[in-house]
Amino acid sequence: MQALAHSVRDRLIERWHDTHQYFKKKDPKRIYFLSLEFLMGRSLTNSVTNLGIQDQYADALTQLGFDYEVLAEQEGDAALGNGGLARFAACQMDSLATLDYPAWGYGLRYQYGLFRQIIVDGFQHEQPDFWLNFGNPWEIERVHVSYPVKFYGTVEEEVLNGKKCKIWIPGESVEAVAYDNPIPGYGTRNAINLRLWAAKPSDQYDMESYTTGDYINAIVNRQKAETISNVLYPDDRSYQGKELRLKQQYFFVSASLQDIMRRFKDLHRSFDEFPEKVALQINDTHPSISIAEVMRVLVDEEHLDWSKAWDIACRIFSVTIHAVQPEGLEKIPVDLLGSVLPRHLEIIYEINYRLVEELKKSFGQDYDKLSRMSIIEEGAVKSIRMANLSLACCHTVNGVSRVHLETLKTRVFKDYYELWPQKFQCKTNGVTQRRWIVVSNPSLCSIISKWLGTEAWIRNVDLISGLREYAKDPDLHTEWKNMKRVNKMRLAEYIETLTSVKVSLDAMFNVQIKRIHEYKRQLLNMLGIIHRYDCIKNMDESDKRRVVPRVCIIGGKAAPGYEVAKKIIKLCHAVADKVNNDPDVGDLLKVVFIPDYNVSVAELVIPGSDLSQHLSTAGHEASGTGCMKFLMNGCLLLATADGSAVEIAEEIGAENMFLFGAKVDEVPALREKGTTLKGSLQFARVVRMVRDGYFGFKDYFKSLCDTVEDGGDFYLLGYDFASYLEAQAAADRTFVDQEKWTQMSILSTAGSGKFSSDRTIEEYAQQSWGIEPCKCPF
Ligand code: H53
Repeated sequence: MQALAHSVRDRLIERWHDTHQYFKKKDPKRIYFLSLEFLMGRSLTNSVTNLGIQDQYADALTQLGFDYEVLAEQEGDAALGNGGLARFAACQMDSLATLDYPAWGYGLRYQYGLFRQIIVDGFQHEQPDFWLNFGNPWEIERVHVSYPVKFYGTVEEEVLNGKKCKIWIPGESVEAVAYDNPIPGYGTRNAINLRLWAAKPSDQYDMESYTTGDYINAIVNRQKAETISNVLYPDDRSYQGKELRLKQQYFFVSASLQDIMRRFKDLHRSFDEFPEKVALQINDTHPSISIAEVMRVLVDEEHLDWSKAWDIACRIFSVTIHAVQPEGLEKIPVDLLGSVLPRHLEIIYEINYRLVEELKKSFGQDYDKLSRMSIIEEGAVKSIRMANLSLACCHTVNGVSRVHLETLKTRVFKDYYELWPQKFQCKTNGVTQRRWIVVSNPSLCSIISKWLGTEAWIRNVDLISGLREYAKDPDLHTEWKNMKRVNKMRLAEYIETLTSVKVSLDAMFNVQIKRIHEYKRQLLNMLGIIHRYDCIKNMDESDKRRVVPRVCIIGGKAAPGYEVAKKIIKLCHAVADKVNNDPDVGDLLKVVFIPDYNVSVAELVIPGSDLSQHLSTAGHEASGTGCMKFLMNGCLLLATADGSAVEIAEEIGAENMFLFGAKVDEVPALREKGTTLKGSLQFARVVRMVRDGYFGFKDYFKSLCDTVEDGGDFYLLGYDFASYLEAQAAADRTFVDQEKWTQMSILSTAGSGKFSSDRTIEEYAQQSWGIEPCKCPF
């Protein structure tokens, strides 16, 4: 595997090198994509596919007595991210490369990626993912590309050419060393760079300690520096103002900006041209400190006037917000920021002062509004609102689906939207068909190419709609069903190896794989399964014959400190234990929890699924990208009208999916009803079964049951339960009619074109970044 990877890497490096020479020669405007997380998954299969050398490699390996697929399976995932946001960043890199955009990704090279989930007696345990144990053949260490990143210290005033200026005297310096990861495009020679920074001790400050004789402490401090890039935070929604996290953010932002500015200065003398050559994309609010850093460099180091520097900053930055709730937006306590980055705090205060002065011109003395819009949040813990810093500066604020943008405009950033409506744009997420069809479902890939008579859809996915014409063709149906069966067989073998549960290929494979969150409502899924089980238990043999057999597959990680989510995982296992061993049920129902869900598990599970579930309470899922992967793979969707599912319904027709539940605009009123809102009797019954210990662990599950009863049902499981069961029943009825099901499946794939990240990237390039393709000649 290592040898194979190094051989492929040689091909990659040639292209990556040529692409960068070409970019250097042409000097186009470049997009720099800053993200604290990238969930790349495996590289081998993706690289070999994008380079177009799979057949040659497979043949060569056969001659050497190896099997390409077996070797490919050996590769571990690069899991430098938590979930949707991070995987979306990875899809965007693939599209940027394929569409020949002059792009760079910048992030952190964590030594420990997302934890590995192991299940012991049905409980989640976390194990460290030391993914670099055997080295990473895909990266190139650039020992000579390194920058010092400073922290702490004080700010002093100095007079320079008769003008007062501030200078930051830092107290600590850490070296950022570049590790380059080539990202090949498909059907092009272009390969772009994902540059990840690792922290290494800097020699600068140590000398003093050595000479004062504090040898041991000097060494210990050197080692401490490396901890900055040690570990990825495993919780993707709540940030508790931790010093290490702030240091991680500033570390990668500072190194990236030094790199970007060095590249710019190699060819340009004046920062006036900076916005013509540089676009900076902030992926969620995590890299927002880059705004203060650009201001610091331009004002303190390049000695530009404040207003000139601010004008430049406002022209280069755009941001994408992924959160739906204001609580999901990062805040940093003022005391913490002031201690770690004292000069940046001053700069943020200055930005805020000028912002509030400007706001007063529009809103007068409306202090409530001013305080909501301020970058500084007063309160028990005075904090910096990183989202407001981004809103104040960025020329574009992107939402990730139409529903999400509406939420941003009408709730989360209402005041800002009223002031600057032109900044707000919708860029519905997408996923790359290269990984999610070509690599993970080669049989489907061949079918699509055969029926369209071309492989051009792999670069131009709009062509995939051409399948609609054949949606009723019996020959296509036969091929389609065979493809699905082979994929199900592969998945069934995987399930049996992992869990010892044998599943029937005739059953409907019904899947929910994603991070475990209350709003994603895996609990609703479980309660639905319990209801189904309960019904089967109460049936006579003739009724049982009419039941559509189901394999219910669930997978996902819970953040280590998220108790409710961990209880949901335990409930999955407790129900699985009972159901899978009940002779009354047999093949009619099986429940399987797939441990350690990650990108490569998704690549196996998605092509083998019949039905996928996207159950978020309406208004809570910003977009969702899992649903797009299932859609591409011809898997039917059972979903609430939330996030991108609304747009999917428009593309494929609502009649080709199973929609249910309260709508976004109904949710607030339903919540108001609070305790008066009772779930159905069926709902009460299944919750009672859990409460009464039917699946064991009575005391442990009590608090879980409390979350959905006694008026505390914030995510409206009780309210949506009846329509959820109805949607499930509709799926059963359709599954019995295999011709209809297959037709809907084909129409799903045919309607998935809009949800390619290629479309998303084109929109970003044209509407936000103002960049043009720069195609390296072959
Ligand atoms: O970002 C995805 C969306 C998804 C949303 C997710 C996300 C995270 O993964 C982490 C934090 C956060 O605020 C949002 O939940 O709906 O598809 C990519 O945009």
